[in-house]
Amino acid sequence: MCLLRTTPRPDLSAPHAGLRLQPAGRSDFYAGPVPETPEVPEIPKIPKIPEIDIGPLRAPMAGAVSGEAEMVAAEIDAACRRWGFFYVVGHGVDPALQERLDSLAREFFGRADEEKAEIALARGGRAWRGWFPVGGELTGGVPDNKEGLYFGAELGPGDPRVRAGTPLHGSNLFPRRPAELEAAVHQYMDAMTVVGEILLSGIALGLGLEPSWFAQQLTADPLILFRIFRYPALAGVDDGRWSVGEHTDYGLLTILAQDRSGGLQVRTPDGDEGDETTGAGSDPTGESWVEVTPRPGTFVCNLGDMLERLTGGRYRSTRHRVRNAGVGERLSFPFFFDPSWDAPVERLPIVERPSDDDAGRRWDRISVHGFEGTYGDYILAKVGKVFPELAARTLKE
Ligand SMILES: O=C(O)CCC(=O)C(=O)O
Repeated sequence: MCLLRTTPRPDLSAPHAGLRLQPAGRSDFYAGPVPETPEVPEIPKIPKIPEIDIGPLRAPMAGAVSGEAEMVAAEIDAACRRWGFFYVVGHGVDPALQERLDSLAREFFGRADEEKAEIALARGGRAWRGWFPVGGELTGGVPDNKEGLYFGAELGPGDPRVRAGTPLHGSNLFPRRPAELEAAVHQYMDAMTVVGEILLSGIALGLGLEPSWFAQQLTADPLILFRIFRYPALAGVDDGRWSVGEHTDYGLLTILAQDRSGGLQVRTPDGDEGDETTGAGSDPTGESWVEVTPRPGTFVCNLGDMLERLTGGRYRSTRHRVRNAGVGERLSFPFFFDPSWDAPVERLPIVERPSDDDAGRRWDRISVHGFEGTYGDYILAKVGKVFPELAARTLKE
């Protein structure tokens, strides 16, 4: 049964087709205490962000695509059009690994700043790996109320991209204590890379492409970035501060694990299809902020700018922000699965309508559709703004 291929499939062997090949390259995840949440500004609690079981996409798809996989792809397509956000279940990631990572991360963040600074981001050089203190990272020019650890694919000094000084590529910095964090981060990144590949196969199918389309054309050598964030409580007082200000993510997919504190909010279209968002928290733009409530055993997947760019706006890179209004700390684990550094990102040939000019509604007022270049160009221009001083010191040629 083919539910989805209403758009003509591009001939991916033709030279003009699609993106060019790049030249190079929980069941219970709730380890921490459950904070009580005092009075916070009203955000509608909407339980309808889709939850998608990607189990059927995990079966090998070398031959025929199963009807079940096609149906999952249709669900993903609908979620990407409407929300740009969805919960993922059936992902196959071991809950014990997640719990281990969570408790090791809490142990690390509990150490004194002087000790954490032994692996300060500045020591990671152009690779941008290591720890930054609360307030160290900016969103939209404003310091976030969070501290964090930056990791990425582990590349030794002999790797050609490291030798060439390619930004965001290199070795990770791991703390002396807890020493077990290193192995847990490596195992987690491996497991999440598989989840990213599975999700992209479903997204490809939903777009009417071969399941291997992204792997062949855009993510043969994906840019893998992984972060662990700790958000101190904002203690329930609405003083206008955000744990992370409004933004979109840069690449293809963010696959996020979060503890049970809550606080992630997503900007949603209001009232379309006359359903659950109608009237709740809407504003003159016709949109609403809704809470992405933590759900045991799930990841939250959201789309980045490159999927909006590829699909001419059929899929949205959804604005989101975080406010830890509880009385306890919040931990989150965003894993970013992005195009290869050298891959030019262009609109897919299957997109028939002109791309939207999205600059007016974007948090940064810069249209993704106007972007021409490689993914490396795109992300470099963005990350330079979140750590401006570090960028000035480490990313200058
Ligand atoms: O901590 C979260 O829930 C979201 C983090 C986030 O927005 C990001 O890393 O882009």
